[in-house]
Amino acid sequence: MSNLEQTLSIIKPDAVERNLENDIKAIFKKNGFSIIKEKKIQIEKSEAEKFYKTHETKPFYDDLCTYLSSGPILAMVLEKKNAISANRELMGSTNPDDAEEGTIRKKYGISIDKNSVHGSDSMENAKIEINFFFKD
Ligand code: IDP
Ligand code: MG
Repeated sequence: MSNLEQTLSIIKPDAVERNLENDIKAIFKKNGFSIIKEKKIQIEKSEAEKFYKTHETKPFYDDLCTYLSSGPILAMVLEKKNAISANRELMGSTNPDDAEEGTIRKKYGISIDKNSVHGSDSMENAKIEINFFFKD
């Protein structure tokens, strides 16, 4: 299947802290994603800075990196046909206030910074981000 893709998903600290891991994983499975790999970890701020390097010029970069490294996260490799765009759609808009009904961020997101999930935005970034968390 040529368009079977893998994407990186992260359940962010705000959602792990509220014990939403199983609920969110169930949503992925119900929507046809296979969870190929998963790893629960807490990363250093320096690692978050590397992960979010594309945002380094943004005014929210420092807070974003402090936040991602503030508590445990669940990193996952999700697989599905067109997984990258399918996951972006299922996550919903970056700002939960703008997220569509039925999306993860609409259901669980607290604010634009505590929006519960991350998902890769392109094939290129999916490869880089999967490799970031799952090097072997
Ligand atoms: P995405 O997570 O929907 O791909 P990006 O634009 O890549 O959104 O931003 C990465 C993360 O940075 C967002 O998920 C959000 O947590 C945070 N962020 C984005 N824009 C803002 C902002 O304007 N203020 C505060 N945090 C933001
Ligand atoms: Mg992004």
